[in-house]
Amino acid sequence: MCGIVGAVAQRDVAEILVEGLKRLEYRGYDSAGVAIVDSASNLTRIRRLGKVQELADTVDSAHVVGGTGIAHTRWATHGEPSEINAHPHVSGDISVVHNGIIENHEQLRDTLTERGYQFVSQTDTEVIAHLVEWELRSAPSLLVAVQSAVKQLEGAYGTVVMDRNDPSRLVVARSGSPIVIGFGVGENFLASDQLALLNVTRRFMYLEEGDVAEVTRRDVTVFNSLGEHVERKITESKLEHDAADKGNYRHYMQKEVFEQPTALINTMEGRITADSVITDAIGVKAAYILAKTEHIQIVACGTSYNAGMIARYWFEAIAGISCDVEIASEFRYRKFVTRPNSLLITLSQSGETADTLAALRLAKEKGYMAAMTICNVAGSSLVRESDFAFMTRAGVEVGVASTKAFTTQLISLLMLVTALGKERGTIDKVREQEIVSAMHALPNQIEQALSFEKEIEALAEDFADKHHTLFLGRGEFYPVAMEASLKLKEISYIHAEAYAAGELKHGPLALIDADMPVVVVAPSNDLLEKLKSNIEEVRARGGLLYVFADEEAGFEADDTMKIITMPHVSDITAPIYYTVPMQLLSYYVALIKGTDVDQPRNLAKSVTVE
Ligand code: HGA
Repeated sequence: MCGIVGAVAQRDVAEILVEGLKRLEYRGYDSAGVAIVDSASNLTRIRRLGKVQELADTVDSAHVVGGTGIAHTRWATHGEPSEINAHPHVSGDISVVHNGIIENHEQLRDTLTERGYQFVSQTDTEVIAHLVEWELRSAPSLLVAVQSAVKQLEGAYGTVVMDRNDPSRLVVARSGSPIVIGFGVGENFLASDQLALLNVTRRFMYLEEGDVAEVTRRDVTVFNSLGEHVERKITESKLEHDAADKGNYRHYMQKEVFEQPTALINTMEGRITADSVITDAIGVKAAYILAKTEHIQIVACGTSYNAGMIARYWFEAIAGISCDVEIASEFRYRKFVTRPNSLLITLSQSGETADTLAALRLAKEKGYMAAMTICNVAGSSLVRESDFAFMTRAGVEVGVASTKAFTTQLISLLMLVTALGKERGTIDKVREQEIVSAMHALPNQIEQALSFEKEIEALAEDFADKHHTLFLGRGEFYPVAMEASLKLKEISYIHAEAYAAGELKHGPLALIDADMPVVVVAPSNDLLEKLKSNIEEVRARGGLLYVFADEEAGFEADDTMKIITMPHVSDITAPIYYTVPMQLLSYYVALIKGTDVDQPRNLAKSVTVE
């Protein structure tokens, strides 16, 4: 979380920095700021509470000049969102932006206060500014001052430091939060994500853990954590810089929901034939690793965790391999037992999710056989640090509530399950054909599911004035219900819970009344009769039901039950298919409530802090 942009150029950089921040707003949007130095060492710092647009308007009318600058969009961890707490933070001639958490900030604050520094903000970041200012008093250069300062920091940071007395350079350090350097012609840039810089360059270099780099207009010099001069690879980005446009859609989320058929096609392209999954397409080392795999451990957060929960049913039922799924923030702090020949799979849209990354690093220490990631961002930390990566090709996802990243994770997991099942001999040719033909049919079926938009919009009216909602499902539709409830609470702020329908009688039935809509995901499958009994339990207690089913499920609407009847699809891909009407439901409830759909309160897209 938090977005950083920096530039060292001859031209004025205010516009570039602010444009970069707009593209990084997915990382946090409670406040934003810039600090820019001109060639005569005049510093202009502007900070604003609220969205980047607030800052953009002020910077625009202030006509800020200067070719060296740093900028930041914040998602507060320490200190409320306010102008005082917004970055850049300043100490003497030093300005600093920071992404991450300095865990020993209280101790450092005490030490620095004793040295005479006055703290004006409540942030942990301010200690970095004072610490560098202190070190620079005795260091021969800004670079050395930053190298000494970061040695004293505990926690996570991506940080950029600027000295108004030397506008020819920026010094940047990375430990736990991503930093990418962008190479221009006679000018250089840096950011937390290449997306911020695509309108100025396509040549990028990612810093590695512990790196400190000095960036001038002409050179980028990188040092590792031991202070040794190192070279890092420069790559050419293929990302489209206008991929993040909303087009004719009202919100990014709506656009991204409707992009799902294409995103699924792109994710499957070259990885399946007419009737089989190409194991080599999973990864160069995949066949070798999958052949040895005896257990799957999935680790993820939020929506990705829900994708993992669905995949667990597939791994066990389709590929016959045991699978555990755990929330990364729990896994990383738990004393767990590593099963022999376990494959760790991390799931993350951004590839920078701090807890998931920490879990990956821990798993490597704890003897996992191999680590794979399923991720949407090439070059991200999870991709670089895993043994092999399987990229979801969802395209840039801007809406904070994840939609196409989730469904492309699911199709990727299904391809993996199939490859693994083949390797283990639990999936024969006929079964493989059945699975692959369900995959091929899915994009069109999702198009059909999207055509229920109007019906779902009408249904959403019933939810907008409610305070609580319950989602029910059984089997792999239980995590579909979990994802539906997460989506609703994220963007409409309505309290929503998901239950495995069989669990109702063990507690949640007590909640049922006419004020709590109960949404049921009820395709015709082996568990339908069981689910129908659970539906009756709700009905008998005066609950209002909203059932998403297919023609074959045989539901009939009445005063207590509204039905959305969708075409029947294969059991295998049905969890992906039924996710779509759930996404539309939460979207339309949020729209009616008038919430900020793409940037819901208190959240951020890429969760790079613990
Ligand atoms: N801890 C700093 C930066 C927060 C951050 O990286 N959020 O994602 C602050 O609270 O300002």
